Amino acid sequence: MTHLPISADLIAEQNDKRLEAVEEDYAALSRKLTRNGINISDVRQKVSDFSVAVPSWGTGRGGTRFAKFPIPGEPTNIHEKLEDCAVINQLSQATPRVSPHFPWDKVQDYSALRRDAEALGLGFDAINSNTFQDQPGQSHSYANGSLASTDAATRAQAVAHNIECIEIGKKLGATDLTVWVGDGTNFPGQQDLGRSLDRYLDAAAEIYAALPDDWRMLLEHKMFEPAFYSSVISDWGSSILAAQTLGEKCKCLIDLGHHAPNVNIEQIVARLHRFDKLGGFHFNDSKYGDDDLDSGSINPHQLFLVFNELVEAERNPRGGFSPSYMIDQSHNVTDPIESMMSSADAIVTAYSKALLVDRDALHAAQETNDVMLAFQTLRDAYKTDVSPLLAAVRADKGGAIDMIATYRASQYRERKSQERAAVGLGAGIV
Ligand code: PSV
Ligand code: MN
Repeated sequence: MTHLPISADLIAEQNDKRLEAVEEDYAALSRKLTRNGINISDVRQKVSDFSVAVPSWGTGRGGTRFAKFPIPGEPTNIHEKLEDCAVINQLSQATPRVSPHFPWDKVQDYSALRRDAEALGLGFDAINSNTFQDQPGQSHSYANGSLASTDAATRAQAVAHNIECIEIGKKLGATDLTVWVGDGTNFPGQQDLGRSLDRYLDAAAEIYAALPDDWRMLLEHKMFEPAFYSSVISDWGSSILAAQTLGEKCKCLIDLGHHAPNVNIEQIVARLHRFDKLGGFHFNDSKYGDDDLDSGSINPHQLFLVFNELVEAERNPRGGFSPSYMIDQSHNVTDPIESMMSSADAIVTAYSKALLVDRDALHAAQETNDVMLAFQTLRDAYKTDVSPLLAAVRADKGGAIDMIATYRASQYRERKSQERAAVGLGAGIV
């Protein structure tokens, strides 16, 4: 029995006002695609089947190193976070899974948490461990690293936490463990760059050994922050070498914001897939060195090019292709529910446009080195307005044609601000 937070009648009433316009635009899009030899129903099915997970920690107002500005009605525990995730999924119909982060989302009874999620129409995605912060009562500090720490007891504690995450994940029905560590250095000479990787690999191997057969370990690289001179898993090169060293069940996870500026991320996607090491994504956007802006807000074309490679990979799966897609952003100045609905829309838009690429024409142009035709083939798909298709898919599945307007009309946040405890002011990154 599901108990969804937004009234189905309100969604229907909001959709009624917009349905005629969507149908008109959808018919025009369908005619355009037919002229290009594309059957809109095939694309519609794929778009309808597509989903991306949302991060439990993204439901609260994030912060920067300088400040955090909470809003009334923010969630303060995993149950409230799940409720907000259910709103995002109910209106977007594209985010049916939540990716939890431990120890932030710790509870006593994980079976009850799983039932709570199910009642809200949600499941759990990759489990994220956290050895980048110290927790109250912890025996050893991560101040000098976790899996790569020079201190054996600290490494053992970080390994034990990751194994505990696997145990929790089993109870929640997850099958992926995402490992991102903040380990690295701030000064040249601070650590031996080779030996710190050795320690990381040995500790990561202990976690890998505890993975159930049907689980994957996803290594997330990040060039800098919190370590500003070197990170132990800084780039996709370190990531794929570590994943190859650890074994078959270990894959690489690309967080779109974790690269040097202007890096060709779509090429990294193709490379990792070529070696059967593409495990997942954290979607967000970035302008400078930040990794937490809303997906598609800065460079939607890059997002499209990433999906272009993902669609190629889907058609040519090599050793198997089942990447775990997740949003990972920090919402410092918006209502997180609105940001995640808008981001889910940007991600599904990029995927839909990539589905429209005339692959035969593209491959033929590539083989004959017709540079302009190859480029124009991508351009044609990118220029297509797929919004009527996405709106129709959402409406079909019980979601909202206009997600933000419907959310605002529901007054969900206002209601929660009456019911929920206030969040204290504070600094801190999520
Ligand atoms: C690190 O910047 C990161 O991208 C990792 O995925 C963390 O788990 C997440 O952000 C939350 O801090
Ligand atoms: Mn991330």
